[in-house]
Amino acid sequence: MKLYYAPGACSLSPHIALREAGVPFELKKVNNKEKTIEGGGDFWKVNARGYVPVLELDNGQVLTEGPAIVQYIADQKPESGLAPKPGSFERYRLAEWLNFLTSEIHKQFSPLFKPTTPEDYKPVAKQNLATRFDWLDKQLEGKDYLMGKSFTVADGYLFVLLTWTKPTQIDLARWPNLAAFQKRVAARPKVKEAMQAEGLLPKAQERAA
Ligand SMILES: N[C@@H](CCC(=O)N[C@@H](CS)C(=O)NCC(=O)O)C(=O)O
Repeated sequence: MKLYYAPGACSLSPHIALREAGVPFELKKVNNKEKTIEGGGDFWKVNARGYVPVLELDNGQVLTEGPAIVQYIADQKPESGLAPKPGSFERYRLAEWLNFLTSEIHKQFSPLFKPTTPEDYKPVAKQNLATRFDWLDKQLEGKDYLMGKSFTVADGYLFVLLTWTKPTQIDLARWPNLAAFQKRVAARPKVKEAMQAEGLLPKAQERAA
């Protein structure tokens, strides 16, 4: 499998899922501004919508849309527990979380990153996010992860979205359960590996300096 990604973008969510599942994959880095692929290639030809993530399967099939991709990855290794069994009620809970994250959180962040967004819309988007974070923080009260004790692909997705609070200057300290969740997920070895591979963590030498 090949994962087309841009460092720190929402493609980090399937990247984490691939590592947590322990399935072999190759990373293809996309320049999201130029729509080019590292090593050569036109990203528009991979995804005509021009966005990551894209998962290219060994049989040539191409899967897009983060929530679909992470479920596909989880189902390659059911024993990983990254998603409840297909058909179970819990699986619909996972779908509920993924849909909430994509429509209510992810897409509220998007205008904050777009250079064309009018400055006076940004506080509106931030307020929308704050309202959702107020609710989300309560959901995480007394829980390690969104679905309870075990980490699922929804947690990887939420973690990535929370990393975006830094560049958008949203102070997570206001939501202690979200802040604790972010730390908990950041400490997972496979999450660290994914972040390291995307160049999002300082290298060992720089850390020591
Ligand atoms: N609906 C898509 C949205 C993906 C998306 O927003 N990708 C962003 C990065 S987080 C992107 O590549 N944007 C570049 C662009 O739209 O030009 C999904 O859920 O996978």
